[in-house]
Amino acid sequence: MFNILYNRDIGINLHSFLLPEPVKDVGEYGAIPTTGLTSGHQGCTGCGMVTGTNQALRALKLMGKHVVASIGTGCNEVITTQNTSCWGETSVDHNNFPNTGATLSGNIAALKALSRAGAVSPERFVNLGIAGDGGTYDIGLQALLAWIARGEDGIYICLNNQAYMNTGIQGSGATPYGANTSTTPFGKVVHGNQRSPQYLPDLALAAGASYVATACPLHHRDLMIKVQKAAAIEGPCVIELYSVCPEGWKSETDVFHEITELALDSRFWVLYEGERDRAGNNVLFTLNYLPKRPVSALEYLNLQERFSGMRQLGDMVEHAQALVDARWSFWKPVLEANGLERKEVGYEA
Ligand SMILES: Cc1ncc(C[n+]2csc(CCOP(=O)(O)OP(=O)(O)O)c2C)c(N)n1
Ligand code: SF4
Ligand SMILES: [Mg+2]
Repeated sequence: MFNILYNRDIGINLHSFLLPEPVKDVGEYGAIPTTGLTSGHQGCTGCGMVTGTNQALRALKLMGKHVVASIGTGCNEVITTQNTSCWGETSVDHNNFPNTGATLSGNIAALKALSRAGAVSPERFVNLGIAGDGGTYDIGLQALLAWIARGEDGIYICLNNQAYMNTGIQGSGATPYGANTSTTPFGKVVHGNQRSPQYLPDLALAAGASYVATACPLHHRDLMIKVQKAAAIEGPCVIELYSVCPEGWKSETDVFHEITELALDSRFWVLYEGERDRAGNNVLFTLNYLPKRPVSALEYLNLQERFSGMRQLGDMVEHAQALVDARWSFWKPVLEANGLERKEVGYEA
């Protein structure tokens, strides 16, 4: 489908071969009082997606872009629009659950028409779609893949909290193996979610995305740089944000930081980017974070009670570890090129 190329350098990456200049490090903007979301949201204490959305929006505003945002139904939409709008001067449309990809196209068409009429300059705008994993992996997938196939300019952000949280924790295509949700309950015969999760960057690249990336609010600089790259790169760009959800994950509300670190160090969540070179039919992959210490699957599962059942079953924990290891093996050429050897879990120089 495409040739895989690897960036030898591991880490946060300001450069893209698709852009003439590196993007500006967010620290270089200085202490500009630019907020992303405004105050008044109704998210639960410890909710990751509020922070992620705030950082993404702030990154775009720092670039001087006016954001036109299409928000898919889900927690993010509900908690930022019900009492008061937290979107400030951002132009917002709340679309239906399945169609964030389609409304992205509608907004692009409107911007084109306004630009032809001389009412706006298109380079000042960024077209943003933002939806949950249910609205992305499941009911919104057709609209998203069709938007990617049309090759239009814009950014699609998936706030991945790994289930349909706003309607009572139903399992989605992004739900981890073994997780207890209301549609994949942990019982005596069937032990939680029996499927392995799908991966949005894989789906988006297969459909033809120009740029894909994964990010997390804990590494806000990396997240904001990726959003700024996506705004500058031509064509459809897709970013997925790890979104801690204490309500659905049955975790304490004050371990946002610890859970994310464990996710990264256990490699349950891998920070990376893929950039498409259409002429050469290549995708260049960059690994942005190397685990600091070896963390087993079991250690990651420990802080979240949605995994309390599977933690008691050794074969399920082993299977979860095998899924993580299999996905991580994709990065073998980069690790070898950097002289990093595989230990039992994690990698060390
Ligand atoms: C067509 C349609 N079906 C069902 C719903 C009900 N609904 C609203 S939000 C939601 C779940 C959203 O899940 P996700 O996209 O993962 O976002 P989260 O709430 O987890 O952030 C559902 C099923 C709807 N609004 N429209
Ligand atoms: S249910 Fe989860 S995603 Fe929704 S507001 Fe609460 S913590 Fe955030
Ligand atoms: Mg969700």
